[in-house]
Amino acid sequence: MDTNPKRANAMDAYWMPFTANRHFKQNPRMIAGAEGMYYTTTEGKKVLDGTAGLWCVNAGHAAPRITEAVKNQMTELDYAPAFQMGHPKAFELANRLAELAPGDLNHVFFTNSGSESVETALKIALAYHKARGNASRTRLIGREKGYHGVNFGGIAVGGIVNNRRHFGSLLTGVDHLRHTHDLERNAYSQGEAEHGVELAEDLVRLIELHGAETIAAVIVEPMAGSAGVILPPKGYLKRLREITREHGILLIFDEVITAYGRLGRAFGADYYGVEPDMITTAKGLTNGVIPMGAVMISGEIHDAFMTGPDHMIELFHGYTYSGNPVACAAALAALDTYREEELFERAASLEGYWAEAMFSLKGLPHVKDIRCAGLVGAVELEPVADMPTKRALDVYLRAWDKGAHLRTTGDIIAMSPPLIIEKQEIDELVGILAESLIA
Ligand code: PXG
Repeated sequence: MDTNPKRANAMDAYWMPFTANRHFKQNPRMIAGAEGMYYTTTEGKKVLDGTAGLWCVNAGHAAPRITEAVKNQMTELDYAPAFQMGHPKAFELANRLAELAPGDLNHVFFTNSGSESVETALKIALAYHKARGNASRTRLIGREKGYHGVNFGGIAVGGIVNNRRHFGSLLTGVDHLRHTHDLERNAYSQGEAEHGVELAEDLVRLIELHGAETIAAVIVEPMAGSAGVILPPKGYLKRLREITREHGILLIFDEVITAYGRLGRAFGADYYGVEPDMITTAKGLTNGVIPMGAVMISGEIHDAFMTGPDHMIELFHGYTYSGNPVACAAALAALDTYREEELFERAASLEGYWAEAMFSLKGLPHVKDIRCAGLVGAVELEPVADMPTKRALDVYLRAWDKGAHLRTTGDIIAMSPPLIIEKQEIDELVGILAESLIA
């Protein structure tokens, strides 16, 4: 490893995110280019992208309309102040998203990432109750194994232990539902998990413990991605919706992974047929090319803020880059691409083929569960004794050598290819995974 920081290609200066830095820098995997379904490494090797980047490049790499829109926007309007100032594309994008979002989620707040979308939704939930005179509703409820980004609100409501345990006492007034991962009862479920609807009653337990009048919101991923593709039990999300509605608690779906076609519908809310009060998104919004997030908010929540004198700011929240013009141009072009290439429908039509390919891995060494939804698939492996994560990491590295990029989380392999994937590329991807599981 070259550690001299004075040399441009030295590797020491860059402290890489969520990376085993020392291991990576001894065996770097460097990407030089990407197009469609494939990366090209700095050594000129082609690698099939089995994960749409980090679950974000839904239209495939270098989608021409998006590239063009970004180039044009850079010369037309590079930046406009986000506060007390507007530009047409931000309004156009908000309208497009409001149209796409389910039910009356008709208002959009722009952020720059999934983590910021989560912080925004949690803050809006608290401020909404305060605006309505329910200032005692300050408690936030997440779920074990939930991933809601890496900022303080998100790790407080999140339930991935390593993302929390190193960072002090986080937010106060947070509690967690039990997770729904249950291999004993649900291994190899197809579609939603068969068992576990009763876990939604955990919310009733927390309401009885804390009092509904102290709870502002519940935030869950409709399908938990980062924890290793944990499918909601049948009827679970509907029951959470009923309980939250009954008790005046807001329901937030964190759809940073599931929005924009990943499950074959615009949103996970559509896929599972449950309508929350807010939806947090990012990733596929711009196809990953420019950082951007968006929170979809119900008319009822929005309108609760629109009181008081007109000249007063209604919500004391926002980012320098909220609705950045180049990000808006990228997002509009991404939405055009999704629509014109019918990528959400495409994902839906491939769901069965994808699941069949994934389930063909049943019976291979160390495989103990397979889970699929839309164009997401995961294989859970038996860990190596006393060496958690090693089994999946070894499979991942073998697959990389064979020309496919996968993701691992714990001893789970997760895949989420771009929605442009062809059937023979599904065969190639799952074939490489099969070979990598065997040796
Ligand atoms: N919420 C959810 C549900 C997410 O999946 C975030 C929030 C945070 O988004 P940002 O844009 O701040 O990273 C995420 C991000 C993986 C993986 O492979 C998942 C994410 C990010 C990187 C890797 O599991 N999810």
